Amino acid sequence: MLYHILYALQPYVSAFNVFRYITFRTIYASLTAFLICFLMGPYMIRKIAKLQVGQYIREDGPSMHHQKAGTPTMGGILILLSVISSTLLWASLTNYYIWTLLLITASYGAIGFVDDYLKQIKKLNRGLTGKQKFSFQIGAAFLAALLIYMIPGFDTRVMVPFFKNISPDLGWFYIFFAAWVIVAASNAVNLTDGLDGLAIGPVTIAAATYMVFAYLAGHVKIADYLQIQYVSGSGEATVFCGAMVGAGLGFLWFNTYPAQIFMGDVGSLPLGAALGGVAVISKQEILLVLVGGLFVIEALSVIFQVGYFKMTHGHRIFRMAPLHHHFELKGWPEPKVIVRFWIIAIALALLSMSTLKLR
Ligand code: 57M
Repeated sequence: MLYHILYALQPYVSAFNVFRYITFRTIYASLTAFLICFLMGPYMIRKIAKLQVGQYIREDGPSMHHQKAGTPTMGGILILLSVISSTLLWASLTNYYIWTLLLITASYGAIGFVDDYLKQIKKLNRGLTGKQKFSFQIGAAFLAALLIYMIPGFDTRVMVPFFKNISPDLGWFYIFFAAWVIVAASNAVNLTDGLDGLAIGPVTIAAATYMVFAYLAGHVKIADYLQIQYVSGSGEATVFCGAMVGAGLGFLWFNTYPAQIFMGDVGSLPLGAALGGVAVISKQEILLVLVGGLFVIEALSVIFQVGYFKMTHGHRIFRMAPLHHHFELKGWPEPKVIVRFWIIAIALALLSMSTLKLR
């Protein structure tokens, strides 16, 4: 919004020329989102505690988690408010990708809110059924993927990291591929959100990485130089990623160990889906496997654990899945698991950036 109001005044106030720059608006989108989270956090924690929206801890979880019972949850509401309001304030509101990302964020936030509401407020332990949740996720992702596919000139080729000459054109099938990226990213982040700050840290790292990718993809000269796909207008997604980074750091202030608040599904589902959405828009879909490699590892640990458990009628690969619980049960203190997983997330983000040159 500020872009439209203040840049229009540029002929009268030359300093407002700065609002045309995506880099400037990304920095202030990030700072705005951080401040909203940082300033509203204590109020949010008090409000949720007063409403007794306390986390229910399942019996079969790691024993050290039982002390977490009652921790205020659904803090993701604050994250969404920060990301959406900061994006509306600093991004160009005539940009199609911005509205698609806001649609993804709001729709997945609504799915997570209903699930949390049923679980935490209505005390219906399971919340939405797996089928209900999955159906809503696929529906929202398919709509977003269709909107992106319908953008005139949107490139349906898929870049393969490290192989610049391999980029298969999926045509209309790209809609299903893009929807799958969004759904998979959402669920992988959801599974990872099982220790204090364990999800929000890597989400912030991944958002910072895609902040760069979106900027490069939207810059015709740099995209040409790097020989990556140029996506006209995708540069605005940089502002959205900046808001995610700021909101992530602001929420981490309160979610860091020992957490004063959990984000809930209302936070984990939209954050993962938004990362999937930015990966699609910046045409770095497959690279999300590397950028979000920690989420992939956590999801695969569950898939292998459940598969092996069923195949062997009760035997386990890990002490418990997802992987973070395995290390907890090995005796690693929670902060050690969290920070080591952050280190892996940072290393994977750096490796993914290197693919821009290793091609
Ligand atoms: C998402 N939710 C956390 C919190 C957070 C198939 C199976 C692997 C599914 C999986 C599952 O239920 N995942 C749901 C993970 C939960 O966190 C809440 O959920 C929101 C995110 N969606 O915002 O509101 C618990 O995680 C802890 N937590 C923190 N700090 C945080 O900042 O300590 C969360 C955020 C919270 C809190 O204890 O209650 C979760 O873990 O459920 N199920 C599991 O992950 C379970 N694993 C399991 O069943 N493994 C079996 C299967 C695979 C065969 C096995 O390995 O044998 C574990 N989770 C729980 N209990 N709660 C273990 C059992």
